[in-house]
Amino acid sequence: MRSYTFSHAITRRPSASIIAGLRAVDTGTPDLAVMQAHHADYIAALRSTGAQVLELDAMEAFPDSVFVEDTALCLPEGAVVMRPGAPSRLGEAAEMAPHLAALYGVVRRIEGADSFIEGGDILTTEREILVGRSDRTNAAGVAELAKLVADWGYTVREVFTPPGVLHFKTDCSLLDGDTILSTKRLADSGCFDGYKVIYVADGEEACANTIRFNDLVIMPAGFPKTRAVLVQAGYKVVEIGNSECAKIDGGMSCLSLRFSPTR
Ligand code: CIR
Repeated sequence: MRSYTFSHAITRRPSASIIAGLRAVDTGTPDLAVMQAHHADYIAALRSTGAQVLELDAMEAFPDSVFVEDTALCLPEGAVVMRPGAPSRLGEAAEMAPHLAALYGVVRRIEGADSFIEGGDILTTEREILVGRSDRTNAAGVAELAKLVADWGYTVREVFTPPGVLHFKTDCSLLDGDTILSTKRLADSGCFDGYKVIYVADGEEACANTIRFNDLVIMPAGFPKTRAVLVQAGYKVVEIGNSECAKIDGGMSCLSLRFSPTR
């Protein structure tokens, strides 16, 4: 199975508490109605590929819970429930676990009291799992993940997240088994040596968090130079409004868990 082919996705509706979502810099309060409209467009794009998309109810107690990607790593063999490094987000992972158990059967968990890791720091390619250390993901979390997925045949490689960047995948995306969309500041670290890299255009770093979902590349709207590069490279591109999620450091990958369980 190619790593960008998915039968399922899990999403969660944004809650009214989204206005309290975590952010590095305050650039304004997210507008819930606009975010809901963007979220509906995003789900429609996922569904247009034929995938089953689960829409979980909003959780007011967790302002950032629309960003389901951070709660788990989904592999064909099974899911691993994360331990988010943001204290306000720890409980989101426990809320996701039963949904993953229903779809996968068996679910593994990051459990160490000192282990922290968020899904936004993990990029799974056909060869390996890349994990960027960040303010949300520490060495103990990476080491625990490596142990949990070893018997499924995965190698975990710890890589660099640029300073001031929330997550590793804030700056990169998998476009197909071997091709990565990346900012120059991240790729310059050498972490993608041996892969084919397509660079986001200068000044368009905020669109590096894009997803390849079946036949689509789903990218945030408003980045015409990078969009043109992707279209020129032969990808079918769909743009989704991201103005509201961007105010709280969210992008396209954060809004779903994507997988094809093998059981
Ligand atoms: C946070 O700071 O946790 C949220 N406001 C944004 C999370 C974005 N998630 C992701 O990039 N995977």
